[in-house]
Amino acid sequence: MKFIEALKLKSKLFFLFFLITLGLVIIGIMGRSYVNDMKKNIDALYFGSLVPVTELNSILNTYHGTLFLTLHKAKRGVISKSEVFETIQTSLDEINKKWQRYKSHYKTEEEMQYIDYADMEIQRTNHYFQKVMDLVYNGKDLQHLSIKTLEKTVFDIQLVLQKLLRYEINVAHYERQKFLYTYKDIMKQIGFILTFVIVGVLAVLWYVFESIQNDHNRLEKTARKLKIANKKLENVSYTDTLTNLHNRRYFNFIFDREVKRAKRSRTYISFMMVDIDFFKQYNDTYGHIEGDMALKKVAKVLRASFKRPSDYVFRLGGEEFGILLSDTDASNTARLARELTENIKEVKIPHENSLVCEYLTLSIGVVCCIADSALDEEVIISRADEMLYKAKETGRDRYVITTDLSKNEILMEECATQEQIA
Ligand code: GH3
Ligand code: MG
Ligand code: MG
Repeated sequence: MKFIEALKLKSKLFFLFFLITLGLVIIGIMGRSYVNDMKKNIDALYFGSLVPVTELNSILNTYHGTLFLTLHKAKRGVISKSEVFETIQTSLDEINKKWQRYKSHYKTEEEMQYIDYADMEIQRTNHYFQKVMDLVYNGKDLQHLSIKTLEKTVFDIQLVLQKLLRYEINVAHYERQKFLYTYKDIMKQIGFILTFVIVGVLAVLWYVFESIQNDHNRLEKTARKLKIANKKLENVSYTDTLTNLHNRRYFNFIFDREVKRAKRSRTYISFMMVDIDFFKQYNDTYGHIEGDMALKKVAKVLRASFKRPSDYVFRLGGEEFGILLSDTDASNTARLARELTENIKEVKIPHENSLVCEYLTLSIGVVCCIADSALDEEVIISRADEMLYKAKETGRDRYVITTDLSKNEILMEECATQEQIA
C-alpha cells in the first residue's frame, strides 16, 4: 500500500475511480455467469423433467381415456363408425407427435434402452388400433371386438408408460433437489465473493481516502506555515532593524494609504519630520555604537509619545524620523510636537557638544491640514522638510508647524522654552 501514498492526488483519485469500476465489472461478470448457470438449471428442470412428464401423461390419457372409451362405445354401437375412425386417427396422430417430442428431449444412454423398449410397445399398441381402423374402414362391425384384447393392450401400454412416468417424476424430483442445492450453493458463493469484493474495495478505498486526507492535512499545515512565514517576512521587510520602528518602505505604503483615506473622508492629516540635533557631533563625541544606542532611545521616546492605534512612527533614514497622525487638528498636533521635544529632554541623553542643550534634542517640521481631493502627497513631505529646515535655522530644539501647503506660510514656530517666534 506504500505505492498509494507515493501517488499524486490526481493519480489517487484516478486509482479510486479505477478500483470502483473494477469492483463493479467483477460483480457484473460474476452475476452474469451465475444467472446463466441458473437459467441452465431451470431449463433442465423444465424441459428435462416437467415437460416430458406432461407429454407422457397426455399419451397415457389418450390411450386409457379417449381410445379405450371410444372402442367401448363403438362395441356397444353408441357412436358412429366415422366418428370412431376419426377419433382413432386423431388420437394416434396426437400420440405419435407427443411421443416423438418426448424422445427428442435429452436422454441418457440408460434411459434410451428403456425408451427403445417403450417405443416398440407403442408401435405395437398403435398397430392394434390401426387394425381396428382398418376394420371400420372396411365397414366391419365392431360388436365382435374383443374387450379382453382391448383391455390387455391398453393395460400393457399403461404399465410401460406408467413406469416411464414414475421414472420421469423421480428424475424431476432429483433435478429439483439438485437445482435447490445448486441454487443454495450459488447464493452462498455469490454472498461470499460479493463480501470479499466489497470488503476489499472498501479497505483500499479507506486507505486511499486516508492518504488523501493526510495529503490535505499536510498541505493545510504547509499553507499555515507559509502564511506565518509570509507575515514574518512582511514584518521584517517593513521594520527597521536597529530601532524596530516601521521603515521607509512601510512609510511609503502607509503614507499613501492614509492620505487617500483622509482625502475620502476630508479629515485632518498631520505629518512630522523629526531630526536629531547635532547628531554628527554626538557620534564624534561618544562613538558610533553609542550613537546607535541613542537612536534606539529616541525611537523608544517616539513610540511612547504616539500611542494611538492610528499613529504611525517611522525611521525614515539616518537620524531622521517621520510621524503620521490622522484626525488630529493643528492645535493638538502642535501640542504633541511640543510634548515630543520635552519628552526627549526628560530622558536626559547627555550631549556635551550640542550647541543648544546639554542633552540630546530634536527639531521637528510639522504639517497639518484637512485633506481634500487637490492635496498632493509630495507637497506634504516637502513642506514638512521646509518646516524642519526652519526649525534648524531658528535655533533647533523646537518644532515649526504650518497648515498651509501652497502659500509657504508658517502657522507658528515654537522653541523648547515655549517661546513663540513670530
Ligand atoms: P543637524 O543638527 O543640522 O541635524 O546636524 P546633524 O549633525 O544631526 O546632521 P548631519 O546630517 O550633518 O549628520 C547626521 C549624522 O547622523 C551623520 C551620521 O554619522 C549620523 N548617522 C546617520 N545614521 C546613523 C546610524 O544609523 N547610526 C549612527 N550612530 N549614526 C548615524
Ligand atoms: Mg539629518
Ligand atoms: Mg540631525
